[in-house]
Amino acid sequence: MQRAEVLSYIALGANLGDARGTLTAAINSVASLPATRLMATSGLYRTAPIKASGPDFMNAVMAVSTRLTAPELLQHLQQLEALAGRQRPYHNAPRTLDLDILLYGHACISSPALQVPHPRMSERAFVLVPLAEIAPDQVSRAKLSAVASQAIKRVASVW
Ligand code: PH2
Ligand code: MG
Ligand code: MG
Repeated sequence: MQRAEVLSYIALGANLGDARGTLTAAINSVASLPATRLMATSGLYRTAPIKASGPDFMNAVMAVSTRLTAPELLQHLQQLEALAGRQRPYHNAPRTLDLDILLYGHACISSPALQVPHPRMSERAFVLVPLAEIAPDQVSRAKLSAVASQAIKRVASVW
């Protein structure tokens, strides 16, 4: 029997190289994963680094409906990061592409490789603001107010 589709939200970030071009290409690549349909994408946001070094980031959030399991989805996302030249010289180093699973249906996953919901998503305007753009029901006003001091600016639509 075919697996059911699950709605998953994925955060995209980059602050090395052509961040805007990389995010746009990554959205297309994620939308083209096997057994996966694109449901929504936020605009692109320029954001100040949070607990990270380097230049400003470009961030976005996308929603997909997928029959991949969460570990399968993670493996595909890590492959796309590697294809974009992602290196990990130290924790939170500047990066060409970061793809994080924020939510995978209503699943709670706590394995060494994957924690869902993403454990730090509520602390980050660069996640909550684009997520609220495509899924306002997922982000309360209180959560948005708690990150209101973090610099974030919507700079473009993806398409
Ligand atoms: N990602 C991090 C840490 N800090 N700051 C911004 N603005 N955008 C990010 O994507 C980001 C960050 C860890 O993945
Ligand atoms: Mg991340
Ligand atoms: Mg990551």
